[in-house]
Order: sequence, then structure tokens, then C-alpha cells
Amino acid sequence: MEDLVRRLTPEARITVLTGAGVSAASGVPTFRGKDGLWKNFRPEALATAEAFGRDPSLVWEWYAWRRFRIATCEPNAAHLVLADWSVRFPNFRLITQNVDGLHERAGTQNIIRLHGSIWEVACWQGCGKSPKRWRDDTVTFKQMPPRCPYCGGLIRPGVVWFGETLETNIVSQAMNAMKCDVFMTIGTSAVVYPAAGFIEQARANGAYTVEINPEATPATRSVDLPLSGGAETILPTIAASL
Ligand code: BJW
Ligand code: ZN
Repeated sequence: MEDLVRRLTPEARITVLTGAGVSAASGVPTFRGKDGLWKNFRPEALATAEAFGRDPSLVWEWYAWRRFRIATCEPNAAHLVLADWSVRFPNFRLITQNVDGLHERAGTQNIIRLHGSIWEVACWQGCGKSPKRWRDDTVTFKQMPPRCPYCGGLIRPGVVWFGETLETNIVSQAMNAMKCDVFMTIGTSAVVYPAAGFIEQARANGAYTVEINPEATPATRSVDLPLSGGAETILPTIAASL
């Protein structure tokens, strides 16, 4: 870890990629862990436009359950360290796959949100009367599945599903953040693209690569420094050594 601590200088370009594991200690279920399954559905079976088109009530039930869980959760020590780094290091970038909003609630600056937000919604029909996406903090919807206030049709969660493209400007911000000196991948199973490819991209740009995860992932063997453990304990340990 000393090697990493030496590299975390005020001049260093530091990029962090986070996944669901960062919010695990807050009580937010991960996608692929044993507690991540909802009613025995894999995320790949629910997080698609096809699944929504087939059964919007089922998909909305999953999102409503997750909103309810997340609403009771607080940012943990990992979110707080990253929020502190986002103001302390001038060249710090946080890319998150998470949609829970806990990085935002911890006060992290300039977040690159790859997969949208569970607290946003969009008109499923794209009625044209509504904004492209809008914030909706409702935890218990009066009507399920919830309806578009502009046209009365269905609304969908404001997240990126499998098979959907990420916003071009978000991808270009992320690509720009790959030009860094230290790249840390934290709490992600590193199986969902394009995020899973970022570590190789950063390495190709000369970055020192670090992973924080209690389990091995496809990235573990290729990083310069694999740190095995929870983000909520390892990040505060690193922060205390700076
Ligand atoms: C801890 C911990 C603690 C526990 N501390 N750690 C190239 C190759 C192959 C496939 C593709 C490819 N390019 C695109 C694809 C297809 C697809 C894909 O990647 N499929 C793979 C499954 C193979 N990708 C897409 O479709 C993407 N779109 C795209 O690329 O568009 C262009 C395109 C379109 C069509 C065809 C081809 C290209 C979009 C992906 C969208 C993913 N969306 C989801 C749902 C978001 C909405 C929602 O939340 O409902 O995003 S899926 C889900 O997985 C969610 C997550 O953000 C994402 C990643 O999961 P994450 O965060 O890694 O969580 P887990 O649960 O997997 O892992 C948790 C980890 O934490 C574990 O490792 C634990 O050990 C660890 N952990 N406690 C630290 N305390
Ligand atoms: Zn509408």
C-alpha cells in the first residue's frame, strides 16, 4: 500500500471507478452477490428494455423495492473518503456505475455517472411533451406501474439497461479520465462493459492500477495492486496514511 500512498500526490491525476460494492456497507444490495438477487431474477433478466416492454409492472416492482431500500441507506466511510478526495485532489475524477445517488449525498464533486440514476425517470413512449429525463424521488408510487404526468403513458427508470448505449458525452468524459496516473477500480465485479474495459484503457495510458474488492474478479490478476477487503475499511486506511 506504501507504493500507492506515495503516488497519491496533489499533482497526481487520480481516477476511481466504483461499482455496487462501494454501497454494500450502506445496506444497498449488490447485483451479483448472494443477496443481490431479487425474487430469483438475475439483473440481466430485468434490466433490459425487452423485459420492461414484456412486463413493466414486474420491472417497476424491482425498481420500487430498490428505491425503498436505498432511501433508508446512508453513505458509508468509502463514499466519504472519495468525497473528500474529490475536493482535496485537483485532478481527481470519479466514474460510477452506481445509480443509488450515495456518492452525490456524500458530497462528491464532478461525478461521471455511467448508468444514470434510479432517482430519475423518463417517458417510456418519449411523448415529446415531457423533458428527456426528470428527477422523481417518490418512494411509494400511488399507481403501479407509475405514469407519465405529461401524457399518461408509462414512465421508465432513468437508468441505462443492457443493450442501451451510454450517453456519448458521458463516455467521452470517462475516456478522458482514463488519461491518469493512478486508476482504482473499487467494488465492481468488472464484468459489465464498457466499464469493465476501463482498467485496460487506463493501463494502456500508463496508469498504476489498483483494485479494492473482497472477492477476486477478472481484473484482480492484471492490476498492479490488488487490495482484498471492503472499500469501507481499506479506503479509510489509505486516507489515514496520506
Ligand atoms: C465489495 C464489497 C465491499 C461486495 N467493498 N467491494 C463488450 C463485451 C461483452 C459484452 C458487451 C460489450 N459491450 C457491451 C456489451 C453488452 C453489455 C455487457 O456488458 N454485458 C456483459 C454482462 C457481458 N453492456 C451493455 O449493454 C452496455 N451498453 C453498451 O455497451 O452499449 C453499446 C452496445 C449496445 C448493444 C450491444 C453492444 C454494445 C450497458 C450496460 C448497462 C448496465 N446496466 C446495469 C443496470 C443499471 C440500472 C440499474 O441499476 O438497475 O448496471 S446492470 C448492473 O451491472 C448495473 C451495474 O452498474 C452493473 C455493474 O455491476 P457492479 O457494480 O459491478 O455490481 P456487481 O454486483 O456485479 O459487483 C459487486 C462487487 O462488489 C463484487 O465484485 C463484490 O465482490 C464487491 N463487493 N462488497 C468492496 N464492502
Ligand atoms: Zn409521456
